[in-house]
Amino acid sequence: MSRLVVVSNRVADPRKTAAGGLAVALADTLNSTGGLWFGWSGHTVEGGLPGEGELHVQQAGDVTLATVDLSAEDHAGYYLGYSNGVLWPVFHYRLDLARFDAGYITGYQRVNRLFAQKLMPLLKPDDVIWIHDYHLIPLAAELRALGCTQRIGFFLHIPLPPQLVIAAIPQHEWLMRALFAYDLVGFQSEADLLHFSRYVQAEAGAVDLGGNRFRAFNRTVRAGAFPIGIDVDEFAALTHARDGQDMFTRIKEEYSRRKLLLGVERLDYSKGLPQRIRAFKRLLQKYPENLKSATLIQIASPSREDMDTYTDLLEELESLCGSVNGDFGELDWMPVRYIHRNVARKRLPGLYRAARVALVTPLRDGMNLVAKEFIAAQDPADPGVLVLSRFAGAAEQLQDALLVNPYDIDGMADTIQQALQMPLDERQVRHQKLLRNIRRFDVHWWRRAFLDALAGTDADAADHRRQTSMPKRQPDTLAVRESQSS
Ligand code: GDG
Repeated sequence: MSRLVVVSNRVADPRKTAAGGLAVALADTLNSTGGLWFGWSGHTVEGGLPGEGELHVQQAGDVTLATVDLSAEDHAGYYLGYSNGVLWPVFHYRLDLARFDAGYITGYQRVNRLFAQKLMPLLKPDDVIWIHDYHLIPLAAELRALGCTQRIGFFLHIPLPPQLVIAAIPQHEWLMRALFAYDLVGFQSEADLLHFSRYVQAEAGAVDLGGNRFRAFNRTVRAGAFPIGIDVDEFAALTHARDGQDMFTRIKEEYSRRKLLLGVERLDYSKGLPQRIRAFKRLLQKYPENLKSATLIQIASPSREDMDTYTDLLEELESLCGSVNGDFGELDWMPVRYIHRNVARKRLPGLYRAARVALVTPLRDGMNLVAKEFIAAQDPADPGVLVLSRFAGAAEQLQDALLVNPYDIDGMADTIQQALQMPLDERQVRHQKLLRNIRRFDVHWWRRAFLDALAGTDADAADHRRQTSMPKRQPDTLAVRESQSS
């Protein structure tokens, strides 16, 4: 069997739990297959030379962890700069926040080249390489330039915006061309896949070979939508474990006279936090029966705190929460409990289970695992209600949630009220359907679907060589789509 090599910006010990959707999903994947996990060590070397960094290799159970240090200059250009100052905002449709002219691109290119140089000697001939996320788009092209012929797949965890938004990136042609060095490119949603298909045909003159295969730059790439899931059983087990139970009992007791609403995310402008607090405020104004009763616990775990846009958001959020509490709070009731700290993963499920309503209302999100974790943690006999942004990738699958437009503050307040008043039988039916969906498309399904499709890309290429005389447009045969709609 081929060895799996996973590459992502950050690497975590898969035997320990970690915050962050990607870390959690990749740890699950590697724990079940073993293999090599390669990425940045998390260390920056002050005064280190750009384009250079020491490699560290260690064993964590069945998984080999290989990490590279980065010079402070490379970290600034590659991570804070191009990845999070250009690609993250643009891919989340925030052209206004992108810093195109700051010259970050050289750091991004240098680190991708450095990663390729360090990874190449560690590879075995029949390895299957799976590269993750926007930090590493050009990595396959760098590996190919060094002679790598192994199968390489790429998965984008964040959304891919429409053609004209991508086109605002000065290096968009180079960036999207780099995707053709992969055998398979995976997206979270059908919407992202459609954006890719339109972009490559309109901007790169790609030929649509059918079955989501596209030919350009003398290479054929296959694309697909592989919505990421969670390990539902593991999460349900955490809910019933001691820490989860303790948290549930404590919160249930403390809020026995209140209606508890919950938000959990990294503090990030894509998550729609200010809009959510405004909608909660509107709820209190418009539906006064919630006064002295509805309480929002908002966990916003620290993230990218060395970037200005994030410190601005922190200030805005603190001021908004303060004003809601100041305007509406009573001596014995604080409407918003805002927590800017990381909560231990073992406790999260208890918190989810104690909440009557979860507010998952990003302005844009690749998938959103919190929505799925909330569903997994519920008591099926008395489940809470999920209020979900239609702009989260998860909304394509979780149609039985209450879907909202997070820009419509008034509409969101009305939907939150509907959630708070939803009768038990409706809550049960919606929860059952949601649970069925996240069980079927869990993290194991995601891994299998992607890796099976990647394994099939050779067959695809051979098939394509045999069928060059066939009509151009073939029926859509991507198995993932069929299994999802069935
Ligand atoms: C990216 C994409 C995509 C959050 N706060 C705490 C905490 N978390 C955990 C949650 C969840 C994870 O972090 C967040 O995952 P999301 O999917 O919601 O969001 P991103 O971090 O932005 O992830 C996203 C994902 O990649 C996977 O592809 O779904 O769209 O943006 O697991 O539980 N965990 C702990 N304490 C916290 O305070 N322990």
